Amino acid sequence: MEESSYSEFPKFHRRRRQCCRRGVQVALVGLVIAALWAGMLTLLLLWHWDTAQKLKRLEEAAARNVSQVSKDLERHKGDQTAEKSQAAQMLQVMERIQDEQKRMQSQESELSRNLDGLRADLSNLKSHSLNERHAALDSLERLQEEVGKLWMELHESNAQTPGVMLPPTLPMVPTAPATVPTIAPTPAPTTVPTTAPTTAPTMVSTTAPTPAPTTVPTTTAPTPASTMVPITASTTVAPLSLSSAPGSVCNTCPEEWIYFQKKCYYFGEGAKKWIQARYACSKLHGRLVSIHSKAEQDFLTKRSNKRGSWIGLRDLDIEGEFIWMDNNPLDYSNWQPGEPNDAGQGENCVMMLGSGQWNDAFCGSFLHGWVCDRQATC
Ligand code: 2F8
Ligand code: CA
Repeated sequence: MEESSYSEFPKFHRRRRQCCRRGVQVALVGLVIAALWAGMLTLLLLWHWDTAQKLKRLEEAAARNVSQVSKDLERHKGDQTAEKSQAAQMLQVMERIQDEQKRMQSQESELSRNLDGLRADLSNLKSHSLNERHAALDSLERLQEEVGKLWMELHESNAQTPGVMLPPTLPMVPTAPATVPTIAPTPAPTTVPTTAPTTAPTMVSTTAPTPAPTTVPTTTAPTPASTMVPITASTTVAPLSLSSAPGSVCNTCPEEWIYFQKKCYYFGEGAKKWIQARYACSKLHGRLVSIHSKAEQDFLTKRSNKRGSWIGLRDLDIEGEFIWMDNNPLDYSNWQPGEPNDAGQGENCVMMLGSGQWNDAFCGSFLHGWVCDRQATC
C-alpha cells in the first residue's frame, strides 16, 4: 500500500505540474485579455479625451465666433440706426428743398406773369409812342410843306410889293431827331405849333390875294386837308421863269446846273432829310426832281449818287398814292423790284438808289444826295 502510495507521488506531481501549467496558461491568457482590454480602454479613453479636447476647442471657437457675430450685429445695428437717422435727416432736407422749389416755382411764375405784363405794357407803350411819333412827324412834314409854300408865295409877293422885307431864307422848323427814343415822348409835337405858325400864317393873310404865277403850266393838285394852315393860296411850284419867245432855244441853266431836254438839274450833296433836300432845292430856285421818261431817268442814273439821292416823289397824304413835286401824273416809274413797300416805321418819300432805281424810304432818313430840277431858260 505504501509502495503504491510512493509510486503514486510522481504521478501526483506530474498531474500537479500539468495542472499548474494550465493555470499559468489560463492566467496568461487572462492577462493578455486583460491587457488587451486595458489597451482598448486606454485607446478608447485617449480617443474620448481627444474628441473632448476637439469639442472644447470647437466650442471655444464657436463661442468666439458667436461673440464676434453678435459684435458685428451690434455694430451693424448701430450703423443701421445711424443710417436711419441720416435718411430721416436727408428726407427732411429733401422736403425743405422741395418746399423751396415749390416756393421758387410760384415766385418764378409770378415773376414771369409780371414780366409778361411788363412786356405787354412796354410794347403798348412802344407802339403808342411810335404811332404818336409818326403822327407828329407826318403833321410836321405837312406843316413844313405848307410853310414852304407860303414862304415861296411871300417871296413872290414880296417881289411885287416894295417895302416888305423878308429874311433871305426860310427858317427851318426844327424836326424830330432822326433817332427818337421809342419810349420818350417825341419833341416834335411841342415844337411845331410854337415855331411854325408864327410868321407864315399872319403874313399870308396880307399877301394871300397875290395871284399865283401865271406862266407855270401846272395842274393844280388838290391841296391836302391841313389842320394848321388856312388853305387860301393856290398850290404853287418853285418860281421859275418859263416864258420864252417863239422859236427861241431854251437851254440855259445856271452855273453848276446841268442841262438835259429843256430842264436843268442840280446834283446836291450833303446829308439831308427829304424835307431839307426839298428846301435846299427851293433855295436854289428849283425843286426836287420829277422824272417822266426813261431818257430822263437814264440821264439821272449816270450821275446818281451811289449812296442814294432824294427825288421829288412821295405819298405823304394817302399811302400808295405817289405825287411828283411838279404835280404831273406818275406817267413813268423805275421802282426797284419789291418797292414801294412802306417798310419799317413807314416810308413816304422816294429815293433814287445808286442803280438809279427807286425805293420808298423813311422821310427822316439822311441821304447824301438830292437832285433838283428846274426849267431851262431861253
Ligand atoms: O430791302 C429793301 C428795303 O431795304 C431797306 O430796309 C431794310 C430800306 N430802308 C431804308 O432805306 C431806310 C427799305 O426802304 C427797303 O424797302
Ligand atoms: Ca422801301
